[in-house]
Amino acid sequence: MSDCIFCKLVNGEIPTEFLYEDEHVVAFRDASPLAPVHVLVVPKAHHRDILDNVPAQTLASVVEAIKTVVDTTGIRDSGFRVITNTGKEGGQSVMHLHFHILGGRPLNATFGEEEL
Ligand code: DGP
Repeated sequence: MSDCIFCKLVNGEIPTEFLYEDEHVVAFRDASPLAPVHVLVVPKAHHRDILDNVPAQTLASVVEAIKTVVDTTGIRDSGFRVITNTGKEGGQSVMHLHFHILGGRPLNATFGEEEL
């Protein structure tokens, strides 16, 4: 999609450092980090959200990206959170499927009022 910011990031139109890349996904740091480690895993193909016909191979790559990112950023053992905000009330602002990986500080275990 020509007007999608994440399409531009994944295809190199907007240069950014990838912490992980394979055939299906990339991972890069969030521009507005909410934790010491805040990385986005983003499929290369444009899917609006998790319910938008995402192939199994892409989801397998998402898991591989998460494993690599939590290892290389050192948050695997301390713990981390993976989130995909979906739709207006789910807090999604970029309409290209992405998974937030958050860690490097204690994360509140409650839902609802929390900023994340
Ligand atoms: P969400 O609200 O779940 O749709 O999250 C979108 C995230 O994307 C938000 O945390 C900020 C991040 N973001 C938006 N534009 C850019 C960008 O141009 N570069 C990077 N690295 N992150 C971005």
